[in-house]
Amino acid sequence: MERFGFVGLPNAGKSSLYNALSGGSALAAPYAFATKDPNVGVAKVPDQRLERLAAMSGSRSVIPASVQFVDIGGLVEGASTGEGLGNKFLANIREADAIVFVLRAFVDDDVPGPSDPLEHLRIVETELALADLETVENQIDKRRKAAKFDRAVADEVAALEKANAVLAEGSPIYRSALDEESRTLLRPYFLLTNKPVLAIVNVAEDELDRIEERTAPVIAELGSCGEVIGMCVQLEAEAAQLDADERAEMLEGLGLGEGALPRFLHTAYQMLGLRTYFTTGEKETRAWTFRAGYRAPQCAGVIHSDFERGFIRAEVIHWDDLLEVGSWSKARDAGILRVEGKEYQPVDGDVMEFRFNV
Ligand SMILES: Nc1nc2c(ncn2[C@@H]2O[C@H](COP(=O)(O)OP(=O)(O)OP(=O)(O)O)[C@@H](O)[C@H]2O)c(=O)[nH]1
Ligand SMILES: [Mg+2]
Repeated sequence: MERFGFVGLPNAGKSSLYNALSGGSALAAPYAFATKDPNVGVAKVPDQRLERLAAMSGSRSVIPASVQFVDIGGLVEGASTGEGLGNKFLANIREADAIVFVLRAFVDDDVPGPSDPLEHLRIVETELALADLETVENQIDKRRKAAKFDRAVADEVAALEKANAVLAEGSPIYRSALDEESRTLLRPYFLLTNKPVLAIVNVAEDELDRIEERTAPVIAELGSCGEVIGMCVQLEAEAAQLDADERAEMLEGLGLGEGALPRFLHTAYQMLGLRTYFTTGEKETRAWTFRAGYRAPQCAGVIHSDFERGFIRAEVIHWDDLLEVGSWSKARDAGILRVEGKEYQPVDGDVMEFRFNV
């Protein structure tokens, strides 16, 4: 399951965003450090293809893909030296697949804190870079020693040295010129600034018509280094508490389209290169998430590692072709199920059945 860790200053709207995306009811309150222990929640990934395949197969259960959100406490300037809640709590998002910056752009006299999203960005990036610097400094000498006995570690040490130089300037790795190879070598260290970034610019409810304008400076600042979404987190959180009909009515009335979750997921899936394949039958129809570039055995491994180890072949058909012919057995009879081997790279929307042997 893909995991998204939220970071931002106190009162930026992290817990409100968590509620907006997960439909949860985390405490969101107008004082700093309302969140102490992390909120961890899951959202189902809406997908109409899944429903249609399930209807075709008469499936007893329908299982969407899901994503996880982790909402942690607020980070303040000086957190690396113990200000506010300090920075140890960042460990809760160390293993996230992407980091979500919640940057406040709303003004509300009842909610203390700055409302310039670029100021939020600067502080959050500096504090994450300092947290990463600490991690790198803790590891670098140990790895240097190990490199003396194992030449293979030398490249890793070189990557740590490069990262050290970037972080020591207070710069996050994701925005640095650090090469892709070094960034890959650094992955086992779970550096927070070595992950993809999606920034949410939290715009006031009375500025819905100015979302683009409020978001533009952050887009300009991050360039191609991160994705940016502008939204009024407060309204999205309120909508998420309603039942489906009322929610749709509220979102439509405000011109907010399908709401925060589909927008977030659309961007996140693109950013991370996430793809979906399906399995379908009378028992269940299910969506599975894989990464662009995976071959068939790796996709099978998303279901179970045995499927990957013992992979023999996959029967494959694109979801809309399957719907058109009406059932798996008809597709087989018609000869339109393809048999694919280990080298096949599945595409988004494939329906697959795996043959394996362990
Ligand atoms: N007016 C307005 N208030 C908002 C908006 N988003 C969040 N708030 C309010 O701001 C306050 C702080 O929001 P939270 O979601 O608790 O912020 P947080 O980032 O989780 O804060 P900490 O847990 O303290 O770090 C709450 O009272 C929210 O209702 C918004 O878009 N507009
Ligand atoms: Mg909070």
